[in-house]
Amino acid sequence: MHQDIIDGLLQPVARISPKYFYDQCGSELFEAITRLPEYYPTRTERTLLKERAHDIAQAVGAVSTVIEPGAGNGEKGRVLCGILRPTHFVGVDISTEILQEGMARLRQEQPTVDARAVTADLTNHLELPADIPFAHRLVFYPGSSIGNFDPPQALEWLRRARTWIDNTGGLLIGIDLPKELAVLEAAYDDAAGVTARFNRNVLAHVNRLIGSDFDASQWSHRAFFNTKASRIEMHLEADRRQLVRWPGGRREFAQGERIHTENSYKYPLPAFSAMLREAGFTRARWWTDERHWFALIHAQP
Ligand code: AVJ
Repeated sequence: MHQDIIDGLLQPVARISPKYFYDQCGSELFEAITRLPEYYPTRTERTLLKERAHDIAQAVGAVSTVIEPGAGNGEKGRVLCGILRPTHFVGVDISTEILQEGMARLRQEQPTVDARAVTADLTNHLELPADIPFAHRLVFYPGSSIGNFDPPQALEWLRRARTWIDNTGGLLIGIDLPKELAVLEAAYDDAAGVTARFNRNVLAHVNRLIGSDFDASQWSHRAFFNTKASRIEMHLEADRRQLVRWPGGRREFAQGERIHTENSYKYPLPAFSAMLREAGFTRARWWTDERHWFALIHAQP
């Protein structure tokens, strides 16, 4: 159980997968992040979706089923259903409770939508309900969630998404674009310290999962843009020497030693289009805000 966490902690440079951010508290902190003045992606994407709704609906065409991996509380899915009016919606997430509430709300607000909640860890195989239509599916992957993967994993993810649809289907994906350093770094190191709390919270979650004794108050939030890799990196840095134990293991951390907790890649549009083509999507249309900070892309086989 959770051997992957222990393996990560024992790497020369310790790491914890960003999927462990999202326990109950972490999911709430992430929602708070999306409302921060510095965190532009959610707001920019929402505005894009609203303002370009007509164009997007026209480009996407008829949709039977929207599949949203990492649907969270289902808020974005509900907005998209209002625009595209599919007959089915499949929300997929690791966090069951929040997702089920979101799908219940979607059914209530849009009774013509058959909304299902599928609990799955997206790093593993995804089992979709057998009775949802196969033609005219749309995979919806908003929020630049794909940014958490490194480019080979992102390509792999796009190839998998391609297997969930047939030639009549499509993908609507949000990606965060490279931009001024100060804007990027502020979005991941906000003045109110919410992102710092979100980052540190992963230690409390890991403690519960593997029985470790991390003292979150002894770790500092670090976030910076790695220009060469075109990604925001988040780390936790030990304020002083730490010995962390768990049943069957331990690790010593020197003062200043870091645990790498997240990458958030920022793809230029041409690079991302090339990746889409490599994954089997031959056609793409995109919409961006006037500052070119964020893009919504509709890709088809
Ligand atoms: C949910 C992965 C898109 O990378 O911007 C926000 C997560 N981390 N602030 C992102 C996150 C710190 C977010 N994603």
